[in-house]
Amino acid sequence: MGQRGSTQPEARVLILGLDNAGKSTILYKLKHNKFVGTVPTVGFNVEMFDVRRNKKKFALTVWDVGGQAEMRRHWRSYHQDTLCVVFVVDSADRSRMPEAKREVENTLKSVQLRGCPFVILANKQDVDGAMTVSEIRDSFDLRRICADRDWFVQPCSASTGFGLEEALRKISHMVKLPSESAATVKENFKDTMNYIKAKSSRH
Ligand code: G3D
Ligand code: MG
Repeated sequence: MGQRGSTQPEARVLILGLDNAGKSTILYKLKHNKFVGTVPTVGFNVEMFDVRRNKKKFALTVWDVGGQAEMRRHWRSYHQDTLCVVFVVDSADRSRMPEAKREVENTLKSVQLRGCPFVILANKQDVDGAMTVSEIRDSFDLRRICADRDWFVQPCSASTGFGLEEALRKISHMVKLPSESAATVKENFKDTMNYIKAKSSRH
């Protein structure tokens, strides 16, 4: 059951990233379709988005957790029940890419996030000299570090709104709702039983 007391399923999406990457601006641009001045996030911001997939409605609860160094050790407390991790990068700040890469690697090591879909939002594409999607993909070595999960890199700008709706749409198609996981377990179980039956009837 959802937090709002409805039976509509909910999927938790966690937005991480270094301070100043644009996480809070993205969240408010998506929610209110306008630019909202932000102050460094202490604690977290959370917003809900009603989305639809194959005529089925569900809610994405998007958690934006503060990105300053002293806040990052709290990121782990949000891992449980997260169905998609979004990591926002300031594509124009090349000097902080090694730091961002270290945080991505730490995050993906989390046991609670094993197999969890991963999205990088390559934000601030409106700034001259911003790193491109392929530069970010290669510098984070994403093909290797995301070999065991679904992932993509989305170019975007929270200032103009470019790429944000598309990111939300792709994320809503990517999350595996708990009910679907249960269905998959059932399907796998059925397949295994059929296989065993078929095998034993051959002997
Ligand atoms: P954070 O929540 O990740 O810490 P914020 O980051 O959302 O607070 O944004 C940090 C700064 O980056 C803000 O500027 C914000 O306006 C700016 N910013 C966010 N997204 C973009 C973008 O796509 N393009 C550009 N050019 N700037 C962006 P200030 O000046 O308020 O610190
Ligand atoms: Mg913030």
